[in-house]
Amino acid sequence: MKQRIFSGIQPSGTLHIGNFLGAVKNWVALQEKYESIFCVVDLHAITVPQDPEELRQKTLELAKIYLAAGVNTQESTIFVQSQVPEHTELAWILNTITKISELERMTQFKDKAKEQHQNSNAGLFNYPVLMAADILLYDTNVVPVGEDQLQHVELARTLAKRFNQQFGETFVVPEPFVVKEGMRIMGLDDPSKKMSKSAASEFNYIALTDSPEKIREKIKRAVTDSGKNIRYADDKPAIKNLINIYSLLDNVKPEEVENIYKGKSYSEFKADLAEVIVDFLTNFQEKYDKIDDKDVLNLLNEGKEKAKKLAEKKMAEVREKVGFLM
Ligand code: ATP
Ligand code: LTN
Repeated sequence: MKQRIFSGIQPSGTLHIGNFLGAVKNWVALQEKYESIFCVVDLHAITVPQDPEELRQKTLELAKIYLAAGVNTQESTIFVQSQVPEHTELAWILNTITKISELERMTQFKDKAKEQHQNSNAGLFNYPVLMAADILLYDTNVVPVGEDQLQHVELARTLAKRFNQQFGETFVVPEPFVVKEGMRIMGLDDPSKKMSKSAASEFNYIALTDSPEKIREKIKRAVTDSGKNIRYADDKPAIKNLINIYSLLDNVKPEEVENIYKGKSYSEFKADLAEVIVDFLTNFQEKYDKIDDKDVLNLLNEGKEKAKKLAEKKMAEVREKVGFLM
């Protein structure tokens, strides 16, 4: 029996190469070895205000991105979170065994609440519980995510163990999976913070939809470190980040990139890096443009049915254990 992986991305903002390298690329690499379920987490997206029409559009676009990135729906399941209501039902139940102090400790909540200034909403606070429900509903063994999500996966583990202890063996305790170099792609304009779709400036990230001209411009403007050498070192965070991007997109080791550019200038390296990204994204965008919306809707429908079957079975077990009338 193959082990199962589950992961998801929110259909909000513009997807960037950080999301791709930190998440989707690993999914594609793992999908042969694991039985895979990839979710478009629209319920998570509404923890910040969304325009309804735009949310619907982004949900479809994100599913297309999964496909263009190489998710193989012969083997893997893709579906939309809100179409399987068991996610919210389990989230409610898990809320009742989650401590407020556990949620107060979550870095992402603290950061996002700060951005929203006064009175952030309760959904943002409970966000990690819904994520735990996503994971636990499917007896997930492994959760491939970027480093920023490790704290949330840790909560899912805690809740699985706590529920099992209180109500008897029910949930698989999931393991997180992160790839070292991909785990944190940093902002091009500020290598001390992660590349982020909610960044103030578009020069922070390369969007998956950026044109070749835009990519070249953004890489040209990316900040570099003091010194002249292309060195892969912790005291050169800007260059290290650019080498990581090159290395992950071109499938060469960071040390090899360092070797190739020994004695060369930042501008030579940057010019080549821009072309590596352009090649990669041109190819990606061609695949994306060929995908028909109708086909995606069909695949999402099939995915929904598959996910529902698993989720309904697990929830029947949960309801029984918690003591609801059957
Ligand atoms: P925001 O940047 O607005 O906080 P986000 O880019 O983190 O949002 P999510 O939908 O929360 O978007 O994340 C999708 C996936 O991409 C997650 O697995 C996350 O860990 C990963 N990810 C996001 N940003 C990066 C990054 N800079 N480097 C590596 N992985 C990332
Ligand atoms: N919170 C995650 C998205 C997410 C997720 C999940 C990831 C929601 N549910 C379940 C893995 C497993 C994020 O990337 N921001």
